[in-house]
Amino acid sequence: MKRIFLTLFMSLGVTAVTAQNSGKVSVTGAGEADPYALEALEALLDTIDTDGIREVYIGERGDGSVSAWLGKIPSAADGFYVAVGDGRVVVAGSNGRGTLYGVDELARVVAAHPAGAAEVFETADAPRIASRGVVEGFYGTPWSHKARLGQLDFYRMCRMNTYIYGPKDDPYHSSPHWREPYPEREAAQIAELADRARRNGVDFVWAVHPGKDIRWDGNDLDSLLCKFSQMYDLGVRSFAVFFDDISGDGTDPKRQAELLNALDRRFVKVKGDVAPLIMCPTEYNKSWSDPKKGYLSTLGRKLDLSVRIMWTGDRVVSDITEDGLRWIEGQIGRPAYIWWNFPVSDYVRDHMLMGRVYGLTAEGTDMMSGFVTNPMEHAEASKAAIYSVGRYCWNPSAFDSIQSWEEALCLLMPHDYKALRIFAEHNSDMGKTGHKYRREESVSVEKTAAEALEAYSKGQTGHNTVSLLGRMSGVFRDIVAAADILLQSHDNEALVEELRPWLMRFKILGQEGRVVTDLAMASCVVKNAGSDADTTMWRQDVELAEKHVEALRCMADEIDSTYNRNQYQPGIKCATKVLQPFVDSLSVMVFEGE
Ligand code: 14T
Repeated sequence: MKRIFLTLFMSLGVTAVTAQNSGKVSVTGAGEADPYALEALEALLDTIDTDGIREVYIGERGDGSVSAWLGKIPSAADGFYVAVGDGRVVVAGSNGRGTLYGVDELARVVAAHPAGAAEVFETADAPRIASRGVVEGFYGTPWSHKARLGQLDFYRMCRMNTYIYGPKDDPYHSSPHWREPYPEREAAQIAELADRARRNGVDFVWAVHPGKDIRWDGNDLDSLLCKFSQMYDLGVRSFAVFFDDISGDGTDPKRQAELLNALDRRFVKVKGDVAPLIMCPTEYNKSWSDPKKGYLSTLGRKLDLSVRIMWTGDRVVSDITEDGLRWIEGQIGRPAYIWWNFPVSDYVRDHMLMGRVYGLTAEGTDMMSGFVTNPMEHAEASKAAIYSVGRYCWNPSAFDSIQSWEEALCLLMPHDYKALRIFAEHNSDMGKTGHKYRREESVSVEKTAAEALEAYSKGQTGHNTVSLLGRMSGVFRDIVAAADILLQSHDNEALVEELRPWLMRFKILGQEGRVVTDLAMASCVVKNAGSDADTTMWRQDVELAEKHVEALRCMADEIDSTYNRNQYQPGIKCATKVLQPFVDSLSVMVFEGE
């Protein structure tokens, strides 16, 4: 049992005073506070020793229960004030979700302190970006129902409040069936997702992608109103309309704006409990927009100001910069709602993108109405980036890219975190693509790899070369270890299943790297003509090694042609930026060079 020992917070310092009161805890505000926050609080009180607590106050700004602490509650939505001390616990949110986050924060602090640790604390916090979350907006196999439920629980922990449902390959989201209601089974699942989202303080946003074959007649508006109503009946209270990746009639900004305004007038305003609409424009990034043609400015002028407009940045896949935010705000007359195309991998499906989140401006958050990340079709692996985006959105100026990456990997695999870190560090770049977006990869070995190759290619066989090669050999040894550990890990079964083919491929890269670097090292030692004993020890059967490498390459090809059979970028690629090229170059030199 965790125990909250209470201390008095004195101006001269913190003095621990164990509370004596062991009466029953009275909860003030139970009738007014957010029901899910209250539920979480009751669950917490059930698991801790409440001896030292006499009273608990919970509620939102405006509730009588927390009026004494009004000045302490942050003004921004989703903010909270939490205090423990003097026999009293206070959880006060700027809104219901803030209260929920406050209870979660209290639970975290309690869990972090071993029983008996003196504890008094007071904290207030609030997010900088109003809408924070994920857009399931990729092409490829949509997430499973089970994965989505798990995501929604995860978002609450990340203090993300938005999940936009828009998988391109759901035929009832896009063409051909966007006009039709979901079949019974899918409808039931959506109802369950909307409910799970609500319990987690997440807005479930249902998006429709009608632009491929929309006819701009009254019938299509009616179809949409009807579909929205059906989704409303399933519990959905937020909606989006996407006009990305279409051509032809659907791209007309005037008609798009008129449709959104009609949906706003005839649905959002009528229902009263539906969130402001979100739309994704056809020109959703700067490189595709032509200000002279006025697509964006037309939208900006015509669209009701309550409608939020999505934007991916200067390109389809790009960093988010202050200048870029200023530019788009100038076009659309409102802050942009950022759709960040990372770690989505639908354009490099043979890659796993597990690297850190960076390239997002720390300033200019008032120029964003929201920020959502578009993930990979691998739900569990995407959590690495999703967690960091959550941290970024909460407080961009305090965001620590490396720290949050490590925290995320730790959360994903508490025991085998080290092995996961090795995999992630070498599987983060997407390689050369039309999007021209690159991510760092293998940074900790980049320099050593380049120097080893250079020294060896120049025929230098001295101590320095051997030491560089020795370091690379160690890197490959650790890769084999990491791959084996992860393949056998029970730390996160869902993650291991998603990564499995990449782990198998990664292990072979490690083995190949080991053979090749060891051979290169041996050839240095032998050439240096050390003592006979040395030479004997280091001499290797080159022929055998060459056959081994050939065998490993066959195994790699087998993996590449067996798994991830999609029609776009089928197969499995690993460590393509530094390590695979290193092995390829070195093996050419070792086997053919001299
Ligand atoms: F709506 C957008 F903001 C957006 O990004 N749309 C798609 C998205 O569904 C996809 O996941 C993402 C990454 O591939 O890019 C957009 O899709 C594209 C982008 C292209 F440049 C599809 C084809 C392209 F040529």
